[in-house]
Amino acid sequence: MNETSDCRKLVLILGDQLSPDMSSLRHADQKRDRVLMVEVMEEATYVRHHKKKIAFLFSAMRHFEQELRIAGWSVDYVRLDASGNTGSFKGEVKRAVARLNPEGILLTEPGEWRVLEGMQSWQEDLGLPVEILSDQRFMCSPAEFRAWATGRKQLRMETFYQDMRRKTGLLMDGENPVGGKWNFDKENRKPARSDLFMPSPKRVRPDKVTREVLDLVENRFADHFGSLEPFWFAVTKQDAEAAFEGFLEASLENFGTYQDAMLEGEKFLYHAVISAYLNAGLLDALTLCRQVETAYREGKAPLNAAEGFIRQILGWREYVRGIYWLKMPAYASENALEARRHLPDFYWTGKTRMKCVAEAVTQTIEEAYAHHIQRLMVTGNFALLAGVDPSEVHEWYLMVYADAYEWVELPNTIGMSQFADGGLLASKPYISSGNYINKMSDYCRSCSYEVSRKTGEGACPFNALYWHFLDRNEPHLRNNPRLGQPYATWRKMAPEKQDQYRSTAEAILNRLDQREEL
Ligand code: FAD
Ligand code: DLZ
Ligand code: SF4
Repeated sequence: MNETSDCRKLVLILGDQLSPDMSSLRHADQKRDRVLMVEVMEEATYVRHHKKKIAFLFSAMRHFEQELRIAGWSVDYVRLDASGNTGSFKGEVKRAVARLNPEGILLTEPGEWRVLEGMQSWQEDLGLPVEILSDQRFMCSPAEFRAWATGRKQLRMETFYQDMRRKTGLLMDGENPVGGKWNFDKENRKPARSDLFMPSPKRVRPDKVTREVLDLVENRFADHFGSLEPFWFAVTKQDAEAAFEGFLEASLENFGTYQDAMLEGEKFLYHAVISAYLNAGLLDALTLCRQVETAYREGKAPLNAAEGFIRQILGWREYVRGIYWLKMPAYASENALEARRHLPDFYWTGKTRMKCVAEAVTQTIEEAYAHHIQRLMVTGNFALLAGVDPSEVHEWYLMVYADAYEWVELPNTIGMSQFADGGLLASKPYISSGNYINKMSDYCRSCSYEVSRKTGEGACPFNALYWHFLDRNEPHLRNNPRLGQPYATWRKMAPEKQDQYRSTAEAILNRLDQREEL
């Protein structure tokens, strides 16, 4: 087919659909259909994404375009700075329709409700059939999840996960879970030691394509959050797979045991650092789980590591996507605890005397990455304790991480981290005082605050905020069975002690409201 001839179908591939196995490509005819990929301002700025996230995605898109061409596809690729670029998916599809006169549009469902909603009018506005296929990179479709959820009183991840193990056969011995238990999390709570060997994720040297993208991002998105360089992300399937192989060899063995640990200066510990690749389509979820199962069955990784890893992907990742499509659009504005405070400035700068928060935010600025416990128990925990508006917290997480797309980020933030859905996703709020952070990390040793001080000047802010959170949210939380013990402790506390906690916490919250340093 030459460059101008009409095509049969226009196959739109979005920036997080970079897999040759996309349902849209599998349903297309390589000889007669044409692929469309577009870099558009609307997607790069609907939240002001981290510079590294934009660079990763544009470079991965450009590399995928090359792979498609090599595989024999005709591709129309619109660069961000191409003349006439309208800046939106719809505008670019419209222009392509005028250029190529297709009989219809074909695509795989997008990952965000916002984008799907926008597509509802395309058929009518373009006067062409628009066929939206399901995304078969996932092991549970939104319809299957809805069926699973129907009639259940509680939608707990653990039950869903067990059903997914049965469905896929992953880590199963016939009808039973391998090792006789579904979950080995109790073995996965060791703090790390700095004298242990720390692997680091595979770093890829930017090639010419990536260099061009880095220049583009530096010029066009200079005022976005985060550092652009050094840029070392994999941007092809081949390099992403090599990065995962590196994880299997060097980190999987310890992945489970130190999954909840945090160490000063260690940004990655034994985590896989693959979520950006997986969510963009460079890696395949089921294949990763199978590789990990094989490593376990070949004696290369212990069961607590293999099960822990598989649970994150087969359990949590699939489950949060199910919740997202079940509950959107209302889910995005949930605020069960009526939290209204603005996000503190140090979420953007990392400038705070709280060592744990400074570490998590600084590495987020540098790498567009923080691992789960940093997201949940440091930045998430602080925002929840301080009563920050969950929609501001959500926007922050969506913006700052290279792996963030609403389908995965929103339930993690609104549900798991901020308890803003009132307990649909998490059975209790993920809150802790400084004690937990001290147990799981070495941050407190070099912090300006004293973790063992509960109240007054110099006390770790997490301590008083923890009790203040429980106290002020008692009307919402008093009947939560999992909070029975902390509420019993609070009620037994001497009134003077309670008042000390209250006044220390109020002084901290006041500082936040006055935008004073903390
Ligand atoms: P590892 O710790 O090595 O885990 C392996 C894989 O398991 C991850 O790559 C990821 O694909 C999957 N996984 C683990 N936990 C979760 C989870 N809770 N939900 C979904 N998948 C999970 N993950 C995202 O992919 N995108 C997000 O935007 C995102 N936002 C989050 C926001 C908050 C507030 C919290 C608490 C968690 C969020 N997570 C998100 C989940 C998790 O923190 C990241 O998936 C993980 O840190 C990615 O690093 P990794 O690849 O090294 O993961
Ligand atoms: C995140 C993102 C960015 C920054 N830019 C683009 C883009 O220019 N073109 C594109 O096709 N996709 C981009 N994306 C990913 C989309 O936001 C994502 O496909 C939708 O949010 C649906 O998940
Ligand atoms: Fe964080 Fe408190 Fe420890 Fe400082 S003392 S690092 S603020 S938990």
